[in-house]
Amino acid sequence: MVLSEILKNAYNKPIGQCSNEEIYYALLKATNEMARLKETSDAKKKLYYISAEFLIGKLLSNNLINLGIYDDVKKELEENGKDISEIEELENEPSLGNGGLGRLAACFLDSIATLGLCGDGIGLCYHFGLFRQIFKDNLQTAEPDLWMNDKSALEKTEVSYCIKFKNLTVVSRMYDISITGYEGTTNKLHLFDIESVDESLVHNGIEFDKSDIQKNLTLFLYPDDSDENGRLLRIYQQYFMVSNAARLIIDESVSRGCTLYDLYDYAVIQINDTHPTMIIPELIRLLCERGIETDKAIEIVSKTCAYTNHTILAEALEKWPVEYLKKVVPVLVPIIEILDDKVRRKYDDSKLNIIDKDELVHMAHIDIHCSFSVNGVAALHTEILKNEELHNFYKIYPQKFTNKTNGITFRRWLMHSNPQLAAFISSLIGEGWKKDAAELEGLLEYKDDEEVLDRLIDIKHQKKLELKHFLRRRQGIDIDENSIFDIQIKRLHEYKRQQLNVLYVIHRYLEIKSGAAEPTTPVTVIFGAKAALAYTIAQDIIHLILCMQQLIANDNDVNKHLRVVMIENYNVTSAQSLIPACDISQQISLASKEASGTGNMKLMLNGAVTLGTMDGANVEICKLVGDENIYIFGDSSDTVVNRYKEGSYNPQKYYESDLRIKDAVDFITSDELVKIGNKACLERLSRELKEKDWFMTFPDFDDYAKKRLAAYSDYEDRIGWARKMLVNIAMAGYFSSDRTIEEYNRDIWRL
Ligand code: 26V
Repeated sequence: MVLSEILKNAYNKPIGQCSNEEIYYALLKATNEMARLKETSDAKKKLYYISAEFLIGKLLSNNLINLGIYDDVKKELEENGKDISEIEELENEPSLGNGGLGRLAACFLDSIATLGLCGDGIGLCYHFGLFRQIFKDNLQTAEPDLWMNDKSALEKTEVSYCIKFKNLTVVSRMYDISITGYEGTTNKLHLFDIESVDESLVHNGIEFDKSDIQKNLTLFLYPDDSDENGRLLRIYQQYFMVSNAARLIIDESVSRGCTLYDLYDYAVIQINDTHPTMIIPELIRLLCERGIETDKAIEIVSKTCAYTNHTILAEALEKWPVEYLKKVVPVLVPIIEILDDKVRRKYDDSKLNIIDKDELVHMAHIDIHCSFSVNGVAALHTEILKNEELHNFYKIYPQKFTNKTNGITFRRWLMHSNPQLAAFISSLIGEGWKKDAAELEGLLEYKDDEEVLDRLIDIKHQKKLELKHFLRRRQGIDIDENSIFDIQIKRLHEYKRQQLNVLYVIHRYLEIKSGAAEPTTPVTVIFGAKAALAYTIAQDIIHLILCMQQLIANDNDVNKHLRVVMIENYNVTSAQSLIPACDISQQISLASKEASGTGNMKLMLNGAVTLGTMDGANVEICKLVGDENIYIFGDSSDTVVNRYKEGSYNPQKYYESDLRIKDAVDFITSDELVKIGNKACLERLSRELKEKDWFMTFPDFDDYAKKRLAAYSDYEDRIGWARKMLVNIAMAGYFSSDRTIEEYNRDIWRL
């Protein structure tokens, strides 16, 4: 592709005279056309990856990379006085996801297309997606994210269905986004919407009338479900998503010759967590409508569907009241009752029931009974599912359970976000790692090569400088590129324990302030996190972090040694700037609670060293890099699981016996903080920690403080640290999503 020719055809102007907008649109059109040439349709069996979230990030540069023309375009632009990063900035990031679950779906789509597999994503086209986070008075506030203003990424299709709810019928419309694999084929992400959505319904931040389904159905991802209307809206969204998906899958399969009795030879449906679970009863219903007997329909659907579990947190496993389903989609209720009845007849174990004694439908139970595959997302997670959370299911269906450790696409998370490191790696071991990530291990040969280690340090420094400029531009904050970048970026949740991190920050602040600590290299502690709107304690934790940010920034005794920065509206785009710049990757969830984590993999791949618990994929990272290249702390998953079982945890004991914990917790409600913060929020958080500390931060505090300090001290030995970086990069190959997808295909999809 020659850019100058494209621009000449489009605008009859040379590159230098085109505006960045003109170049952006021309490039988008050209890449879409090139992508179309790589579409294939000759496969018999097709994968459908159904998910409430697809956190795909900006598309243009990724497409240029995957089409193999990024370097040429960048060069041609440069030669004509244009900067590709300014053109990238014009693109809005599609706001179609929340965290790891949605980003995983996006990495998977990239790998599926890269491996040339026939598989599309299906989800919803949320007009405002997840909210945009804005900080005001040290509090999180929410605004609609207007990402769709520029609809250029979406292609309107002819596909449209009539979707009937109890009291209302809507007409859907499918929009497509092309997903081009790296030197691979092009697949689609199908996003369903309705035309009657009314964006003007939203006012006062992100408030809207939750009962007006015709107008609000696809406005937001995860609308606030703290009241009944919010929960009903979630069910409307889920049913809308799966009913469209089921119809599309049936239509496409039939057009390829499927009789519906052999649906599983034409389609495999991967259900991403429980949000799309209703596709099971909906497909059964549609098959029955087409003359297939109920039992046969159940058998066909069970052979077509596979389920991935992404969490063991009880509160995150969806349970919908039968009552709600009756209000929204009564047609599914008799089918769910039949499924429940079959289970009750076959097994004498109420834990396996689909509908419980409180008339709640356990969505995960539908998935496990009515699919041929159930998988966890990291080795430890799958073991916990098999031995604890889903043990009774494992006993009856041992053959269904497998582990598929998550992965990330190296195209976006190394080639795109860290081209300097990618080029350096290629100069050492060749380009083969881009297709076969295991080749990164070849880097181990350079473990003692000081020239190589120096270059790694240089690249990290450059990425830190880039992050400094990014933050100055976006938030007007100045950080010191010579400090240690100690980073925790992920959704805000108590189990992820941002509160443990900030307790340590307070402790460190008090130590420096009192002269008890003599810091060497300064530290910049960076957070990025959005908190669910109805999740009060999570909001309080953000508030505490922002208060500490302000307090320390204004304290001249401390701010030369320690800074806290909270990134506003953390998203894929900012992750791409943060991850390459990170020195220490905080992965500090309470052991047993984080299913996998994927940020941990991205950070490792970019040469960050993990400070973490033995949780999720950290366990596998630890095994790969060895004890000397990771900082592990805290209680084991077994200890934690037992402590919960015994109900023996008493935070007060730790609070009273460890002065560091007491001082840090007391500081939350100190005069200094209350002066700049909200007293009620700070008191609530302090009480929560002292009286509950449900995610057990206190028992891990001592070990956490020790290992964190050890990391800071090891950082001083620059070559020693760079060796740890190198080993982390070299061993990250296992976490390529290409490997994960190959495993899904080998064991589950069989495309
Ligand atoms: C959802 C909810 C909703 C209700 C309030 C509490 C709560 C807590 C957690 C969740 C998460 C649901 C599923 C999810 O996003 N899991 C994430 O999936 C990633 C990809 O497999 C994985 O890396 C993360 O560890 C896991 O948390």
